[in-house]
Amino acid sequence: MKTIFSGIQPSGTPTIGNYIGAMKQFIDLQESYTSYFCIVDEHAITVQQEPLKLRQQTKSLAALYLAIGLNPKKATIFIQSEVSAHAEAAWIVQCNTSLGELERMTQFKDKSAKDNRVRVSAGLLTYPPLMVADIILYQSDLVPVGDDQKQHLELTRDFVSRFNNKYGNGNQLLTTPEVNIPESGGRIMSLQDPLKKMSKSDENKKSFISMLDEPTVIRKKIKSALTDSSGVIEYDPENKPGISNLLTIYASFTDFSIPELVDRYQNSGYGQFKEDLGEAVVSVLEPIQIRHNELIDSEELDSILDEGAIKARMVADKTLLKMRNAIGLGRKR
Ligand code: AQP
Repeated sequence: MKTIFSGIQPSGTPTIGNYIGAMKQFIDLQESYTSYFCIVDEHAITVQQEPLKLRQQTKSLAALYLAIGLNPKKATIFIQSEVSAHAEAAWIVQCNTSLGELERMTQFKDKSAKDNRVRVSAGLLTYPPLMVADIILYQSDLVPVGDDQKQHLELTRDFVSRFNNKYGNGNQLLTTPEVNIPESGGRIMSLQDPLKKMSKSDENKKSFISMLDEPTVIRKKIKSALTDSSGVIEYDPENKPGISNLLTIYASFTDFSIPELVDRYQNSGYGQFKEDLGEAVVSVLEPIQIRHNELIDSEELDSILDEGAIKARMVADKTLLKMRNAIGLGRKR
């Protein structure tokens, strides 16, 4: 069976962007892959986090993984910082990655541009090698992510090829992963600025729908989403980015395709469309929220995470040892 790995940062509550772009794909994929789903808390600390809030968000994200339908009998669900091989392998990756490669990463350029240079952590620059480590430790064949992670996946593939060539003596020490981006919904846009990606850490809370937003808040945020003045429902991301984004969200939360939705709302205005979209989103998120709330402080959640960490460590440590041996660290084991 082939292997998948993916992770979400507990840098806030996941948005419907994280759900559509990544989490929703996990549910079907766990049926046909050996699956590792991680809460990447070490990635989250590349920007400042409050310790108590970070810990709470980490547990909440784990509860959300289960609430959307991930099955711990099929998938390994664990917290990144509880498997120390990630940080150790990331160091090896950093030492085999050039500064130039990291400085070219658009996510680094975007996130570092938002802050004063003295406050930008070195970890923000070396975030991609940690992500490379996450992926290679499980010898992952496929990585389901949103569109914004494409460049980091390219970096991973380049690293694997370089590492295998340099240290493999003809063997494929590490597996080259493929990226899996959904055909539609790989980049959900902000509700307030549809030219910008929806992000869980956006300061403007009206720009995203969090997976734990109350139904009234969800309906309100959709109602106030920025569209245009034409009132015509068409899918045209270039000229009508706001309504096109809402169409993508609608199609992702229902069984309707975008053309079916365009047809269905041909004679309606944005008001009716937004009202129905609000109901569609609420009807998916409400049961997830109920299950999340049952799990968040449960022993069940802790024991799933304990077991996940044990299973993940066994696989990750094996790959790490292979890497250490290949590059000559320590004594050969
Ligand atoms: N807007 C989006 N549309 C589709 N997919 C998205 N993803 C993120 N935003 C969108 C995908 O969600 C997964 C988890 O992302 P992450 O938490 O690792 O970090 P991120 O990509 O930086 O996501 P955010 O929401 O923008 O977080 P912050 O605000 O903390 O930086 C990834 O697969 C990502 O592609």
